[in-house]
Amino acid sequence: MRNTRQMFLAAGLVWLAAGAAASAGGDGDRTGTIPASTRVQTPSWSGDDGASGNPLMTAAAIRAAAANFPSCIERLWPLAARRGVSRASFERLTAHLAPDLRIMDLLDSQPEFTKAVWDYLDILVTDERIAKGRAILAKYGKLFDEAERTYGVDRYTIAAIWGVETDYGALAGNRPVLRSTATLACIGRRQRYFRDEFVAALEILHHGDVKPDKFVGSWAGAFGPTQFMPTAFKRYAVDADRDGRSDVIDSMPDLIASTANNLKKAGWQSGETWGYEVVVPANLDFTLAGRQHTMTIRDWERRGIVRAGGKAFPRADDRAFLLVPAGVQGPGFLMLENFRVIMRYNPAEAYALAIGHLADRLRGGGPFVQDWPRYERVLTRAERLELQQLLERHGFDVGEPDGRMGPKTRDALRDFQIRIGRVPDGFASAGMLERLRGDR
Ligand SMILES: [Ca+2]
Repeated sequence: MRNTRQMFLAAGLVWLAAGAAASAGGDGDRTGTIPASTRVQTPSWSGDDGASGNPLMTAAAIRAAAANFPSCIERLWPLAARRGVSRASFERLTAHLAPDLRIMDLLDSQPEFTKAVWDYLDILVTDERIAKGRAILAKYGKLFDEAERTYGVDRYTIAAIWGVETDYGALAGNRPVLRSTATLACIGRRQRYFRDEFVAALEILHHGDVKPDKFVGSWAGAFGPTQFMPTAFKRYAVDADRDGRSDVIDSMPDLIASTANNLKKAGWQSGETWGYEVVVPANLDFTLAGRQHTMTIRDWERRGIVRAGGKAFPRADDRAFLLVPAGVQGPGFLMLENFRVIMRYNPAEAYALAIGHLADRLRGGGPFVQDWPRYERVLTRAERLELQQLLERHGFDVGEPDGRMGPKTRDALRDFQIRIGRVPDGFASAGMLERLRGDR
């Protein structure tokens, strides 16, 4: 699941603003795109060159690959055969397969705006979604009991994934998974990755785990209420109701158990939470923030970090990293191992924070104690690019300026902030851009 999740947001994340990516609030190492099922439908491919500039994404390359689609599919037969798909199944399933070129627009859309982490949380963790999640937890209480017993995975986190990915199944997508993955396996810039997904989709249909008319999902091939990719389904899906099929679309026992199994295999620590909201002192060494610096809670406490709301940390020996998604002006978070586990489900910090927070709210917890800097405006793509170019002009290494706020850009921004005597939190605010412009 990991690779694809790095490239494509799940349906529940991306419906939230047509034309805008639900970006990971400053985490720029992946692209976000909106599945067509969740925005205004345009019936067909635009016919335009893709925005990535990748030679496989020009209109001419897409047309040429589409013309070769049947032979491309046929070339995948030996791989399918090695995975146990019969020739009869292969022919039956691929006979009427035609590419869905609209997916090329979705694969290569470059959103102009990204969302601030607080807007993102506002949209995903609502009173309505909390109420719906509690209703689901009550309705399927026995199944969650069993999943907790068998896999040791927290029920609230499973429910939160369900809620964030697809609003509890309401937004699971309606594109045929076989067609989407076949299209992406033969056309465009992600063919190598999607060959495996396509063959896994064939296997799923060959084995009859999911019925063909039910096998629909996001444009990238994620399906079911918790958005399994075909290869992740193969790895993690279980037949909890013992009817001979693992069905993560319509069988609630299979869905809940499979999602729990996925988290368990990703390293879930039983009985532990994902992390804590913390108050970060302005004089903290902010170069310690980020996933690469793990210390014990005790060490963080020594550096002046306290839990928001005044409670004590339950275990001082737990190891955690510090996340400050909105810089020194916003809340901080100390993240435990289970936060990384959630990020293995979908590697975006804002995603994992939304999951963790929704899980806490489902459990009965309150909203975050500290305010977000809502007065801060999120920079447009053009402004982010300008910020990178200005940092470069000032002699800071941002890598290749690409309009994304990746770790290198954040480090460069921190260095600039140190030079001008500001708190080096690496937060790309409009004020920082102004300052860089003024310093030209
Ligand atoms: Ca089953």
